[in-house]
Parts: sequence; C-alpha cells; structure tokens
Amino acid sequence: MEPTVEVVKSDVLVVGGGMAGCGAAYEAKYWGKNLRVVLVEKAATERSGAVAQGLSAINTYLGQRWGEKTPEDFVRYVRTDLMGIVREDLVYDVARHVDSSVHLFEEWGLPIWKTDEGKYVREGPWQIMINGESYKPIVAEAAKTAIGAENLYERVIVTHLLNDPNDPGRVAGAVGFSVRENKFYVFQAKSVIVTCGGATLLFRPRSVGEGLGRTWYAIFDTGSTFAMMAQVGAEMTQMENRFIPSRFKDGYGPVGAWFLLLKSTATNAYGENYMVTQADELKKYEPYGSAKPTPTPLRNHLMLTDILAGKGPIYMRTDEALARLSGGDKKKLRSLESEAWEDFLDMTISQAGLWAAQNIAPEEQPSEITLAEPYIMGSHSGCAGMWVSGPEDIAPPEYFWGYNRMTTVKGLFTAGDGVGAAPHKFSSGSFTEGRLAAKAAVQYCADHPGEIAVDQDKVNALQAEIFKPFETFEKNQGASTTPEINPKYLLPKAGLTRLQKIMDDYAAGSGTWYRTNEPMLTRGLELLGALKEDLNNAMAARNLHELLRCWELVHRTWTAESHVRHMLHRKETRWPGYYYRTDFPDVDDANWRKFVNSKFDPATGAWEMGTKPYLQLVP
Ligand code: SFD
Ligand code: AMP
Repeated sequence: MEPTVEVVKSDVLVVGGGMAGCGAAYEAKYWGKNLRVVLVEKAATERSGAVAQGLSAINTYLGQRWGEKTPEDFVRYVRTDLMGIVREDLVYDVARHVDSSVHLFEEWGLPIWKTDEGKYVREGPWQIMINGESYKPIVAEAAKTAIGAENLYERVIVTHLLNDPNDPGRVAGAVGFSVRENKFYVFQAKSVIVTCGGATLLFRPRSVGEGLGRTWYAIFDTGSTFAMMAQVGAEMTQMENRFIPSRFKDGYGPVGAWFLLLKSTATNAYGENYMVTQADELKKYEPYGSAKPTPTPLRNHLMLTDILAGKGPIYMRTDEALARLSGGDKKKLRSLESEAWEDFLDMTISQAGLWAAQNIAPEEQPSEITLAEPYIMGSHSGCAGMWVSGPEDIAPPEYFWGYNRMTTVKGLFTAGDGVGAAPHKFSSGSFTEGRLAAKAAVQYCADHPGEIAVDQDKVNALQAEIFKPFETFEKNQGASTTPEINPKYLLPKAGLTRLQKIMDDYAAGSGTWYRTNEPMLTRGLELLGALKEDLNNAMAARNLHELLRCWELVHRTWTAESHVRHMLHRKETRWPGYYYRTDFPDVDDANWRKFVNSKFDPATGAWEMGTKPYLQLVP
C-alpha cells in the first residue's frame, strides 16, 4: 500500500534530537521567535541518543566564574590530546560558551554535585560530577517546550537531504519516514541543522551472540550525520580519525570516574602499571609523548603494548583505589562503593548488571578493562566530521565562509558529533555547539527570506527508493524456505554483519588490533563497493522496523567508505593506539600536521581527496 505523504514547511529544521539537536532547537527559538523551528527525531527525544541512559559526569566545564580554567587552556589540552591537529577556532568557541549551557542544565533541574563552598565537585580538571540518570529528559523537555510539541516529529527517521533545484549548492530540506505508520515525510526548510550523532557498529563489535548490540556509544547513532551531508556534497574532515575507548570489558562501562575521581590505576595481570613500565614507548611520539596528561591515543598505545606482549588481562584496580581512598574507614568505604555502583547505574546500566552477574564486588576485586571497537565521532576523544565555518570573530579566512558551523553546502549546519576537528565537546559542548549552529542558522534565514523550492520529481524518486526494500521482499520471498536466507535479497542484519566483517578485517578493527596498510584498505574499499551495489539492488525489509535498519545500514556503509578513503589518504600513523598504518608507522609532523578533507560530488559520484592547513591560533 502506498504510504501517505505529509509535507512539513519550516524555517529551521533540526534533524536528530540528541544533545546538539536539543541545544539547536532551544537556541533557534530564542533568536527566531517568529520562525517555525521543527525538530525531527527517529526515536523518542526524551530517551534518545548517547545520553539516553543518562551520564554520571559532564566532561566539559571550565569553571570560568571561579577562575578555574580559560578557553586558551582548553584549546591547549584538546590540541595535545588529539596529537596536534584540531580546529582551534571551533574548540575555543565551544570553550568560551560551554559553562553557560551547564548553568542552564542546573536551572532546569539537573543535580550537580557540590562542594561545601558551593562549587561543582570536579571529577578531573575539565569534568564535573552529576546525578545524571535523568539528564536527557531534562534537556529534551527544554527543547520541546521552546519549539512547542506540535513542531516535534518523533519516530520519524530522516534518510536523505534535499537540494534546492534552483541552486544545487544549497539545502532545501529533508525526507524520511515514520517508523510507526505507513507515512512518508517531506520537510522543507530554509536552513537545516543535522545533528544525528556519530557512528557505531561499523566495525565488528566485541559483543557477539546474545550480547550483540551492547556497545559503548549509542547504537541509535548510525552515521546518518556523515552520510546524508556527504551525499549532498558537503566537505568532510578528519574522517580517518576514530575513537577507541578503553572500557570495562563486555559491559563497556566508562573509565573516567575511576581514573580521575577515584584515582585508580590499571595494571596488567602481573600487577605492572603499563603507564610506568611501558613509558619508554612514549619517546617515539614526541612532543606528544611527554605531554601531561598523556594523550588518549597514547594511553591506549601503552595498554595495547602490554596486551600484545601477552600480559593481559588488564585490570582496573578498583579494590586498591577504594581501600586507599577510604583509609580503613568502613563508613567511607560503603559510601565510595555506592558511588562506584551509581557511576554505572547512571550511564551504563549493563556494566552494573554484569558486575552483579559475575559476582564482582568492586571493593574486593579488580575488573577487566580492554580496548573497544572503533567509533567514528566528533564529540568525544575523536574528531571525525564535517568541515564547517568557524565564528567570524576568531576564525581565520581559511576557516570562515559566512555562518558559524555551516558546512560547505549553503544553509546546511551541523554540531556535536557532526563537526570535525573539534573534539572533547562531550554532552555539554555538543549542546553548546547546537546552540551556536542554531544562532547562525536563524541569521541565515533572516538573510535569505525567499521561499525555498523543492524538486517534486526528485522527491518522488526518493520515496520510491526508500520503500523499495518492501517490494524486494514481496517479490522474492518465495525463493527460499526461510526468510532470513534468500539468494535474491539481503536483510539488514545480514548486511550489517557483512559491513562489520569488511571493516574489522581490512580497516584496522579490533580483530587486527587496529593495524592496516594501503593494500588492506584498497581491498576493503573494493568490498565496500560491492556491498553498496548489493544494498542498492537487493536490500529487503519485512516491516517498518527493518526498513529503518536498512537505511541505518546505508548510512553506516557510507560513513565506513569515507573512513577508509581518508585512512588511505593520510600516509602516517597520527594516532597510535587508535590505528596504525603499518606501511607508515610514525607520526610525521613535517608532512601530515594538516587536515585530510574529502568531498563527494553528487553529480559525478566521484570522491575528491585533499588537505587543508592546520593553523595554530592559541600559543
Ligand atoms: O563517560 C536521528 N558522553 C559523555 N559526555 C559527557 O559530558 N560526560 C560523560 O560522562 C560522557 N560519557 C558517555 C558519553 C556517551 C555515552 C553513550 C556513554 C558515556 C555511555 C558523550 C556525549 O553523550 C556525546 O558527546 C553527545 O551526546 C553527542 O551529542 P550529539 O547530539 O552529537 O549526539 P546524540 O546525543 O547521540 O544525538 C543524536 C540523535 O540523533 C538521532 N538520530 N534522528 C532522525 N533521523 C536520523 N537518521 C537519525 N539518526 C540519529 C538519535 O536518535 C539521537 O537522538 S563517558 O564515556 O565519557
Ligand atoms: P571516559 O570515561 O574514558 O569516557 O572519560 C571521561 C573523561 O575523563 C574524558 O574527559 C576523558 O578524556 C577523561 N579521562 C579518562 N581517563 C583519563 C586518564 N587516564 N587521564 C586523563 N583523563 C582521562
């Protein structure tokens, strides 16, 4: 049956209601009181995205009102952590505004830990502690209240962006479908902010079988941000970068609270602290090796060196940390122990479940940690994403083209995981960057008041393409006795497994301990090409849920392709511990301290690769 079609006209369209999307919706309505701001989210905004389960810390807070840190300090920290290459204008811009977002969260009801003097309790130099189980509902409510419930479209996945037929270099809206009803949506807008998060499960995860789907980052973040914007010709940057988090094994519980707040150490199975015993490895990577704190990739590198030397498992010494901090005081120990459980219950419930299932009492025995599969994202300790304009007051001309956080497609903005070369935003910085993008998007609407056109033939073609997997299933379902296996089609789960195997085998997944080279990447690209062809011709779906999974898979595959193309282009190992080019094993500052950028040409289907200069703005 043909889906019904709903056309939604707006001024500012926000796609993806996570941290950045909620920040964008809130701020767009603040500056554009008379504008129609529409937010589209594929799940329920109250519990969607990376913060769905809550968080126990806000990782970016400078404490400028107490004179704790300056935006310049932050730029220096972030630059070093990502081994010397970041867009300092973008990082600085987040830093100077991020505290105000945290103050809003508190005003809206988020409980933040306080010291006796009323300051926020620090987890580490940049991080503060929260009771954050309800972080996302609090933030979502603010966004929803700002734009009005009638402008929030939930359970609608956006699959493609639309160009303006009169100016193909300008965005005109987006299309998608309801995951609850047989309905196709056409969103028309003068400016579009895409904030669909990063990309998970491109690589074979460490979780298998009954644990499949357990990842560290949000499984809802499927690369839509990168794929949809690349497809309309927006330039990308640093897509070769990824984040490999060290995490509590199998439950993916974060380690920050243990290392920073509880001052724990991690050791190998023989009790050696790899940060000490493997410290010589850091000398290969000067000047980054001697930086304090040791950059995240290099911390990984030291752990990996121990694992490859056969000294695993690696353990977080929770028992020693709690004993040391409590100093023999039983009451103190009990309170620390409950903080440890709450840390996971507030943001990675599965890790608490795993502790219970494996009879682990963190005060009595250590827990295994390991390195996870790669995640492509721009908001945590990774910097993949889109190449965007910086703010007019601090961006040099090379980094500025009119509107803050606008991509190279006119009227198309992004924030959070979507912005490349600007890492360490985390939840608070992503929300802040959404606000920054929205302010500029509102200005864009004011500067371009004319009606926006949409190419109806293109829309009709997209509608047919989006729903084709239903037809493919209907037509071919008799060709085998079980629907999961069929010579004529590919269900999304089978396609996802194939993508993950390609990426794990050839693109430096955890299966090769993050190693690859040019021939491996080239072969991976060939296999990705064949996968894309099959997805085009033979993707099948039995219901709306599978149709959603089909389009998530397409977005993941495009993101994977751009990751591989970028890795091929960067002929060095910039982030040891994230991935190694075995044919170019060193950090090569002389030739590669610059950004790798790419652009897909929608007219020809060709990818253009190149570089852009890294400019130091903060001494
Ligand atoms: O411990 C579509 N993060 C942490 N940040 C912190 O500040 N403190 C922490 O403690 C953090 N840690 C942490 C974090 C994340 C996770 C998963 C864990 C632990 C377990 C990072 C932040 O959460 C992250 O930086 C931001 O949330 C990024 O914001 P944003 O907006 O870029 O992504 P999102 O919030 O995931 O939202 C994306 C939204 O888009 C929707 N979506 N909607 C429509 N159509 C499509 N095609 C769509 N595709 C996606 C999603 O549903 C989602 O709502 S710790 O590890 O350091
Ligand atoms: P994580 O729990 O690993 O996501 O980290 C939370 C925050 O703590 C992030 O800002 C990390 O960069 C930081 N962090 C985690 N581990 C360390 C460490 N060993 N040294 C310095 N910073 C860390």
